[in-house]
Amino acid sequence: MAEAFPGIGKIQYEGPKSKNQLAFKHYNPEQKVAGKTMAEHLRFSVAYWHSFRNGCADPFGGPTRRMPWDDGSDTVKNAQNRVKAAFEFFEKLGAGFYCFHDRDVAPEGATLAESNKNLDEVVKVMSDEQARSGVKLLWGTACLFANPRYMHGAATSCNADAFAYAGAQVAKALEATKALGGEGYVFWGGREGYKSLLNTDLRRELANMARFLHMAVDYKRHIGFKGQFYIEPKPKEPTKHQYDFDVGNVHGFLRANGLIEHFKVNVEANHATLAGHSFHHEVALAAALDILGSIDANRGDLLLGWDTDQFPTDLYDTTFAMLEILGMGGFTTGGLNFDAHVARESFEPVDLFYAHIGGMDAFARGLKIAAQIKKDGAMERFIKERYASYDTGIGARIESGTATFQDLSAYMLEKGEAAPNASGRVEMLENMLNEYI
Ligand code: XUL
Ligand code: CO
Repeated sequence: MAEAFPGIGKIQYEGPKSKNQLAFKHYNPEQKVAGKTMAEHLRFSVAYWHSFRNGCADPFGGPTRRMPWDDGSDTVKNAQNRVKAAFEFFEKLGAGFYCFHDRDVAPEGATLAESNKNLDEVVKVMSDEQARSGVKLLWGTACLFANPRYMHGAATSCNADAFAYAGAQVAKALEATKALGGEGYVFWGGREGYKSLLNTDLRRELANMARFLHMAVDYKRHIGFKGQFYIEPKPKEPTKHQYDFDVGNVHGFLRANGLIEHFKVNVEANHATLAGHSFHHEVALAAALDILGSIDANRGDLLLGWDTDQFPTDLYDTTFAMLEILGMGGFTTGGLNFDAHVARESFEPVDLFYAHIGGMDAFARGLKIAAQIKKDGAMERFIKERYASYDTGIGARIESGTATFQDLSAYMLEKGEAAPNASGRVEMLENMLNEYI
């Protein structure tokens, strides 16, 4: 196959002074930051669906993207060629990982058996390309939302056959992910929710969703897949209400259904803002609940109410995320997956490079800034001191679980009034943060 991206070589680190838009200004894969290389910290991944399947059509117009390596046919041969173009891109970009849905990489056949066979044939090429390039699979997933059979949902469909098909599809996608040495597997319940409560048995759908995930856990054990399972929260779109609304909701669902030890979350920036949270909130909450697994790195638009999946460029966002990731000791199986697409008007192949380079540099800067903030320690010290009243006396008794309401009453009746509060110093902390950025 001819080169898919002729004239573009391996993207190099040229440093902050470089004016070359096809070079990294901050992401220097081998450079050590806080004890590890940037590549080890950041674990960048390319999303196959956006970068190689999304032509950037919108509800008002067709696809615009030029993808000369793709002949537009829905054949296995074209799918295999596309894999080669994708790996050329991963290598030239210097991303160590990629992610895919089963139906992104191989065409859906007329029957499940045919679809499985198509997938096997494409997975063979993916496996060869991984071995040749050293690029690894961050996570795999199954598309349980595009085919009309999933119009009512998959695990939460009112049609038991849709549930059964989804189970069979996930089983196959898990096998493919295992065969490719995937480090994880994502469940994003695109249509696991409802449009109208007038036709929905909420209790039954939630119970079926839990059953489905238990079956997945059993099958994972059955085939000996060792990767990490993730749930990716999103509050809505395409449904009016999605059950995996946000991190807090997913955590409660996992605990209530005996699934907590089997799953972590894959937090997506744009999904956080759709849920009415900041990206920082979702990442921080997942870290605090010990379920932060991986990140879908992108950005929404403050003025638009849908999943715009733009490439991340906001240094506050990347700094906050990296502070939490460093705080939990770094990723284990997870990484930063660019679940983002180029703008509809950025239709040339080279735009895919500009988009990813920008996202990688934004996170590299976030990493360097976060590492400096942690090294100086002043901001963390402030938080620690803010809670110092719990380190001794009545506070220590509260936190150790030995104080009762009777104790608190006796303590406060004796003391008469609470100790004076100290300032929260919000603006001072905001100013300190800006000094680092
Ligand atoms: C959809 C979304 C998905 C998941 C994988 O909003 O983020 O692409 O990341 O199914
Ligand atoms: Co995503």
